[in-house]
Amino acid sequence: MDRSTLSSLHAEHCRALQLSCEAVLRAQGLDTLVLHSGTPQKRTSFDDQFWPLRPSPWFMHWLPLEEPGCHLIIRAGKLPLLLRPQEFDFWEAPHPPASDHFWSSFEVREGSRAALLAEARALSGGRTAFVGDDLAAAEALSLSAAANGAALMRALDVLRVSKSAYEELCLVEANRRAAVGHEELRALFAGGDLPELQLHLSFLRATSQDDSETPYKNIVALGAHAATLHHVSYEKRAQPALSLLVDAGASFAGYCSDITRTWVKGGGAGASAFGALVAQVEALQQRLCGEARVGREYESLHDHAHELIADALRAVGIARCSSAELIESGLTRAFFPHGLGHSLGLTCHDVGCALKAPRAENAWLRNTSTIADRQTFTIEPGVYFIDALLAPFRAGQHATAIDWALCDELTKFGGVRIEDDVVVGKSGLRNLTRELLPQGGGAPGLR
Ligand SMILES: [Mn+2]
Repeated sequence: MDRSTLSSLHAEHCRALQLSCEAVLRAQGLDTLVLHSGTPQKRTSFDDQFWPLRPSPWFMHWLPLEEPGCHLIIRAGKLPLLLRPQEFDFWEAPHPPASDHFWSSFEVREGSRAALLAEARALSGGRTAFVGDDLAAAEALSLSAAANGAALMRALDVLRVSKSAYEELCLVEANRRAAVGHEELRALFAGGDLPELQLHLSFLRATSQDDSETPYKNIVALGAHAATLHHVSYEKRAQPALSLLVDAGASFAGYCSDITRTWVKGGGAGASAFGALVAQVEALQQRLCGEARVGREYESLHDHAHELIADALRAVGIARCSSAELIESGLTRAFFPHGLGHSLGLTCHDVGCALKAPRAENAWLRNTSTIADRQTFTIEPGVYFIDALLAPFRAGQHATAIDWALCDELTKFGGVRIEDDVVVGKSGLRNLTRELLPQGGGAPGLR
């Protein structure tokens, strides 16, 4: 990655963010915003171990610094001031930043924790708000009552929806890193039968990530395990399986990628029917990507996904009834129970695209926005064989609508999900994932 491009785009990002934040401050009747980086959280109250720090995304929106106890002070007309404690600690040391492209956009003050706290306190007089998850840090500045106010948080969340060119570049790099891991697992699955744990560790190795650094816990599901949407309790022994679902990402400068691929191998009627289903989901996922454009309601795209999934169930021979009946009966929701996608950015399920609730039947949909320029989100349709969701349809009026023998056969394959990360532009959509991983699923050896 070209450091000078990253650096100039970051400077531009910060200048624009400064102006947006100043507008938020004016609207909220504030003079000063204090963004706290965070404090490591205790793993359990019964021990003295802590989770690795995940800095607050409102802090990371400005800079990718993973250090606890920092204050970033935002005021109108002034360069953001970073108060960065420097204290000798022989127990812990924070991660150094992955890159040094961002420093020139800040006035940086380093010193003892006590000295910087006194400075932060002096700057927090008047109309000041605090944003961060460490309320003791807010209390130390006498800002408990002005911490994380709902209207302010909503306004700041909205600033994170439209990504700057700098953020897009970070998301591209996060996709590039994850793509290396997906390629590795595709090849390993094609070449043999490895346990899920080993595949998970291979993804970490290929992407140079520790488990705690991944944007979310890798989902690595062989065979029937893919019917658990977030399968993270990896089997440690090798088990012959004909399908693999990998939902795993990487991060760069705090920005996340979130990618799912589904592979199928082997002969036989089951593998060939599941392969046909994967091909259908791949085709409809690509069609949905093509239909995401500025002005469209994301929820209508999710509704359209149900229509396309109904058609796919019929094409593969799983369903015998009409597509309309599959949707009206709730059968497509039993096969595809989650939302089509979610906003993506500094958090894997990013904020600002779900300001209103979805319709009741779309309970799990995390994006209800009208698609707008520079939004970044995932498109991730899936079809699963989840016994508990399908059981109510086995008897009763829809009993003959489904080929239950075929469903039972496909239960061994768990399910298919194909997920890409996209950035919407006025002139069209950029699929960040497909630029690096052209194939969404199918036979792992086809390259
Ligand atoms: Mn996702």
